[in-house]
Amino acid sequence: MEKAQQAIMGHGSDKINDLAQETKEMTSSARLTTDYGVKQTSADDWLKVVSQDKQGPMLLEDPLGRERIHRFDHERIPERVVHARGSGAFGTFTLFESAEDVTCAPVLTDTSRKTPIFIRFSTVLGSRGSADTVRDVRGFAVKFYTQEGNWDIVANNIPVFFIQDAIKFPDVIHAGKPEPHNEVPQAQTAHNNFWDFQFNHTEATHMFMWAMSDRGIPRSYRMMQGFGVNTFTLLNAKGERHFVKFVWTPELGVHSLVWDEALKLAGEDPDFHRKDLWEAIENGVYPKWKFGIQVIPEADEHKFDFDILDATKIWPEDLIPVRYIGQLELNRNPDEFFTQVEQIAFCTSHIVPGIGFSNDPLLQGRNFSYFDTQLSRLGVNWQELPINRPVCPVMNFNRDGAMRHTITKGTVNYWPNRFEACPPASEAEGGYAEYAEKIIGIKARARSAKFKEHFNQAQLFWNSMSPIEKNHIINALSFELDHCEDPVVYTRMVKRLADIDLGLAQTVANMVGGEAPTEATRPNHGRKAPNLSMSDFPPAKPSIASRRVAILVADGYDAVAFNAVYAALTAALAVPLIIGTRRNKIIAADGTTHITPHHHLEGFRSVMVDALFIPGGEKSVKTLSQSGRAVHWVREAFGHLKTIGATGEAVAFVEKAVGLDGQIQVSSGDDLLESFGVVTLRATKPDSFGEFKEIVKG
Ligand code: HDD
Repeated sequence: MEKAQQAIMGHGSDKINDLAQETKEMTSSARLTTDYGVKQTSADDWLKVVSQDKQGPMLLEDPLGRERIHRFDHERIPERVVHARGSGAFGTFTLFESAEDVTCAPVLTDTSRKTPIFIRFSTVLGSRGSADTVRDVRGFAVKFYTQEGNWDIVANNIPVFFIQDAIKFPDVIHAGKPEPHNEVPQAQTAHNNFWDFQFNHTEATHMFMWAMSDRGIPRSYRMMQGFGVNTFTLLNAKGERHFVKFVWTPELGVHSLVWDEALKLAGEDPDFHRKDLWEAIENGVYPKWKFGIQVIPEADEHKFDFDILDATKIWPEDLIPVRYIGQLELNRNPDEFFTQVEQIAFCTSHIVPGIGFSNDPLLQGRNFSYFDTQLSRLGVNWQELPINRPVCPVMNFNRDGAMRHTITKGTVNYWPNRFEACPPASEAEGGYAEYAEKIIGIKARARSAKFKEHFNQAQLFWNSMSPIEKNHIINALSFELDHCEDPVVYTRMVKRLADIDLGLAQTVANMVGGEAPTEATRPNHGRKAPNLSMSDFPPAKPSIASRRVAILVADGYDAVAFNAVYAALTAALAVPLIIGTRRNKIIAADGTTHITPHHHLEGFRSVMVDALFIPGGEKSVKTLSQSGRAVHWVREAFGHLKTIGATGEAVAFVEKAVGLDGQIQVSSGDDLLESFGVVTLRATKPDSFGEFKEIVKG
């Protein structure tokens, strides 16, 4: 039995058991048939008229030939209109603390339960085949297969959104997607239309600051926070209602790539995030997130200087702390991408008793949109697809439509009926109870007063960034606006930045062109909030597990150092990758020991790993130091502030490659290099790699 499957046996596996009914395995004992079940004697030749020396015509009669082509012609379904590029996995939601004071939803009150989940991660703007590491918001959609029905939180890795009202969604997406005349650029916000939209919608200011921050280029799906963004409600057994936002935080801490890595990875390994998730789960290093709620009693709705139903605003954690009550864990890779990751379909409208909507105007529109888009993507019976069907009973009078599977017995298909078949459930039986909200107002195309303030939280976010994060935002804006050729776009955007911070506006103006503002358009209020900076989220338990470490070798490498590091990394569940001058055997200095590398220097690049180690060995190091590619490996890793370890002769090679030759006190006093995360040892002692591991963990 697979490792991952074993791990979830006995808990949270209801969905896996459910899917097992539909799962078939390809084995050598199975025989090739048509879709209608008839065994076939050939899979290679269309039925045709042949004679010994002459190829005759193909026969239309051949059912196998026609079936194969017909089926192939229709393999594609429409890609998602947004969030087309993604990947996902199965897992478990575990509740540690009951939230029964605020909700009666058993998934949030019954701590003995393990709820099966599926999570799909995605980028927003790119097509299905686009690269993983582009600058974009990441989707983080969670489906909870609860005993009371499916509950979907269709979340992102950024807590706010570009727009306040769902009617603007087609505009923001059209503006971000490739431009209509030439379908350029793919999976990029760095173009005129995107930034034209941002200028024309002051409400987008807060969100574009998040998108330009390091959150827009995550290191891994496993190292991102998740935010439900919209305001939902919780209803408890006493009938009291609270407003709620859902948030989850990764155990591994929140980390990003640097921009140069992201750009290179998009070409060198476009599936970087997809593979990272797959590899970690296969290796049994299951990603985990603390699951939390931010709760505001109904009576406090109007106590804040922002509207709590406005999706362009966070609920600052110093005002409304997160209460972490559970854990999301991913522990099983899908068996088949199309039927599971592509066909999974989420709806914000899918909620269970004890959870409700709010009047957030973005959420209300989303509740319409998701169901609608599944109709065109998957057809009317999309909820019958194995990955989408609930683990609890489903019975109702919805019928027919393309590809209906369920066979419902009985002579009536309406309610009420003379047999009283399938009556609605009472609340005591678990029927969904609507909260009797009193609503008074006038009918108008308008937003309430507090929705009109758009800059306070953009400033709050900027003020809360560390100096490095601020620098990265400046660089990101400078890159993006540099790709806008229309001066109207970049000069206006530079002015907009003065609504946030004068220094920011001036620095970006200097880079991208346009008149540098001399005065802030509005004073910076100077306030900060906790947990906006990524530096507020170090790993809960620093670990080297699942980190990729490249070990560079050539003939003549020091086998003692190599073996010590390889063994230490493997024992710590890290992923050591041997990178040789070739993929054929590499012979050690002793002339007999050898290893077969996973990759060669040209086939793999430093951006694909977290750290680098180079064992000594005179001949090996000489070969590496004469290889431009090997030198580039070291320089690039150093430039991306990756941990580099070296022993013996390799110490001098690293020093020279990174340009710090002669400036380093060797032995235990390698202070200068250590401050860059470089660990070197002149003499190899197999037990001295602890420090290297410690630095990689960070
Ligand atoms: Fe959306 C997909 C997240 C606003 C309409 N959205 C989609 C997915 C995520 C989000 C993660 C991918 C789901 C998957 O993996 O299958 N969307 C958000 C968040 C939003 C948001 C966090 C702001 C709070 N979305 C939003 C609005 C609308 C939509 C305002 C329309 C009114 N979103 C869609 C959609 C998609 C979608 C067109 C495309 C594919 C799908 O739904 O299933 O209906």
